[in-house]
Amino acid sequence: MAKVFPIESSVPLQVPPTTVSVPRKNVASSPVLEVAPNPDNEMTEEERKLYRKVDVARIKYLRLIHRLGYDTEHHIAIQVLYRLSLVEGFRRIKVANHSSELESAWKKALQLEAEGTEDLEFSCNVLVLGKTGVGKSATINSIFGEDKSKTSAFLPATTAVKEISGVVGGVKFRVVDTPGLGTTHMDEKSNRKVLNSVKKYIKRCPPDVVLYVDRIDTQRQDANNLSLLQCITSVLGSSIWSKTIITLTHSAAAPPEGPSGIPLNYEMFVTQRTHAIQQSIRQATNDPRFENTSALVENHHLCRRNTEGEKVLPNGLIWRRLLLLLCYSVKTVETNSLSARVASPANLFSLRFRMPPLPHFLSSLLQSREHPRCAADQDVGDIDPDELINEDEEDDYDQLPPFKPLSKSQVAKLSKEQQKLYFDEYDYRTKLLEKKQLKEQLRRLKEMKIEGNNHDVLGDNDNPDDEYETERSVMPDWALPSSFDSDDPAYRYRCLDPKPNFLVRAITNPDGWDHDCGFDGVSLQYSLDAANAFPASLWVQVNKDKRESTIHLVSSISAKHRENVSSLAGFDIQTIMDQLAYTLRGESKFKNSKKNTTTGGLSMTFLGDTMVTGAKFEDKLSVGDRLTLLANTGAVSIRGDTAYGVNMEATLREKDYLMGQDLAILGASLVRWHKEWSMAAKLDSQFSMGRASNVAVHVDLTNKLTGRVSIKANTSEQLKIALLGVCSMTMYLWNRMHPFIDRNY
Ligand SMILES: Nc1nc2c(ncn2[C@@H]2O[C@H](COP(=O)(O)OP(=O)(O)OP(=O)(O)O)[C@@H](O)[C@H]2O)c(=O)[nH]1
Ligand SMILES: [Mg+2]
Repeated sequence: MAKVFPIESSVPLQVPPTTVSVPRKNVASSPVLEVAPNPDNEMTEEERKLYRKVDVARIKYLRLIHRLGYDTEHHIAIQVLYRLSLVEGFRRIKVANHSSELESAWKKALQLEAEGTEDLEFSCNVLVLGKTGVGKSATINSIFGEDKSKTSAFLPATTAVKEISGVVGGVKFRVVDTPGLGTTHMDEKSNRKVLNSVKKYIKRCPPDVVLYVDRIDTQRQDANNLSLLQCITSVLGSSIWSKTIITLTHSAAAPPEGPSGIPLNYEMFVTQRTHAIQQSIRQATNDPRFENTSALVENHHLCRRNTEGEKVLPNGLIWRRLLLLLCYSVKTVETNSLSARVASPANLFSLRFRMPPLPHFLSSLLQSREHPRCAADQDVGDIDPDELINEDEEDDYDQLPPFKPLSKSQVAKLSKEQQKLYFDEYDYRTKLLEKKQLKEQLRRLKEMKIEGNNHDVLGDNDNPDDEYETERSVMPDWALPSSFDSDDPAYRYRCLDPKPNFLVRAITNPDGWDHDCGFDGVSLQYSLDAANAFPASLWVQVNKDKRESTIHLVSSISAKHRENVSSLAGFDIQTIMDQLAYTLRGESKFKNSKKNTTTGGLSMTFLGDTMVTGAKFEDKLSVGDRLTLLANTGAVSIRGDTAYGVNMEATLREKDYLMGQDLAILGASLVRWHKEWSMAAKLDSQFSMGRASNVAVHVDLTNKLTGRVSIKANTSEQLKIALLGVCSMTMYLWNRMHPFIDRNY
């Protein structure tokens, strides 16, 4: 979930640079291939206007951040520039590489600044609100760098709504100072009076930014804030919160003591305080989407200063500059998102698209799905049981001469060559034994199938505890800690009465909140044969942490019509962008021949008040025993906007796949959306090396030249472990020496 200016942004860890560095080559985003040579021809007049507006806004913004001594690498600047590029949508891809676009805008901004073109034509209207005595007027004075508004330590100093204007760093500021608000019941009437006069004023002159000022060191009074915030919302409307910066004065104050008696860490203190106010705003507006950013302020004249005379907080932050940057950023994003097709301004800070991009739905539509099967209809992967059973029986396990496994000390006594021979023989026998067991299982399956057909109805079995059923029930359960701990997920989510078709597992997350084991969810798997003829499966996963909870449910039921046709109906629920998406899907599979299966399917997803429809077609072909080809194509559409996709995948298995696990999958996909093609290719491979090592390689690459390479190797041999260690060290050092390369990942 992306957020603009997340809370953390208010507390940069380092002092912002005082000199400007030229942005690096690969600023902010990955390079994008140039596709259309002259995109301007394809644009409508309206689009062109919008783009021109965004271009102007971007250059202005870059000039402003340059004046403040920041550059495009500042975390807030990155987010604002990203928001601007979202406004333009896909033009970036059409035009060229986004980074060079940004670079040229930056160059242009620097050039304009160097020429001394003073007038930026950028103004900032600020409304300052807050309780009495928290330092509203003092903050305004700090912004202007002079005492423009009266302050008082003992009496309410500001008695009427008052506009104060001036120029700060070439920007015209019009700041509205307001009388302080009260938090008791008796103050309600006077608060409304003040707020009504504010309302009258802002009708004439709407603010670009609202500073909600509070002291950082008055946590205990928070309970009273809620009614005040509700009062502000009811008079001024909840829309003002979308442009509000929580402004915390007295920020040089020492953090209070934590529960353990030791003073809190400063960053922790700021975060806690910010969270508390954010939470009150959410409660007051009844809108959980608000996540206002915060700015730290210290108005005291004795505040530490740097050599340039700027006030510096104990954590090194030059707070006034950051406050100005936040004001410019809020205004830039706010004014440009009004005309944009993306995110409503009410969600300014919590950039949460109500809708993920269409290719997201396309990829889930094109996923190839297995149809749930009746117990007796199961087979093992793509292997044909008949073939395996009828295979030459000569190398059968039973025909081998007797073999006695040696103990560790006996093996140690053998010569190297003998050891190798011994292990080869051992591996060969293990393989044959596994094969034998598998054949037996398949034979049993086949017998059951025949029996089932004879009885006509499946599972009409007098003896549910028959051998097959109990074998299938082997269910992985996680190791129980030796002492009972009700908080341990292994104890909390355990089936006391294990059922063959029911599996519950805790989902662990190493970064989770819940206790030390990092547990944050539970997954449940269930399968059944409805009415003995419609196999169904259900999979649910629920995750919950302090911030959010998600659910993912996939359920399917299938029916077999004739020997070679099977239909599937499915219902899914998934949390997407904080909303629940409901999907209904249906598909039919035709087995044209033993080697070829064709599938056609439709899907409908309901997300909020929109519906995404999709259709797909898939063909799966086995070539020989080892190669499977899968091709599928489909389209999804929402309100006339359509995305098309084609996927192709080849899977190559080793000869005795079920015994060994060597496998290679080569895939390519092509998606067309908004008149653009995007391509991706992937390679997945797993193979064993020697007796004790396994390697899994994953490579994916897109036409935007971004991608990922991952190599996982596990081994139980010490020499190889050492080698792996050396390899990872080398890669780490190589990455350190070539820092730009992994930015695209
Ligand atoms: N130490 C410290 N004192 C501050 C800070 N901000 C304001 N003050 C002091 O707090 C007192 C009140 O500040 P004002 O700016 O008058 O507060 P106000 O919110 O404008 O108050 P009203 O106008 O009455 O609503 C003054 O004595 C300020 O000097 C700060 O950041 N740190
Ligand atoms: Mg005041």
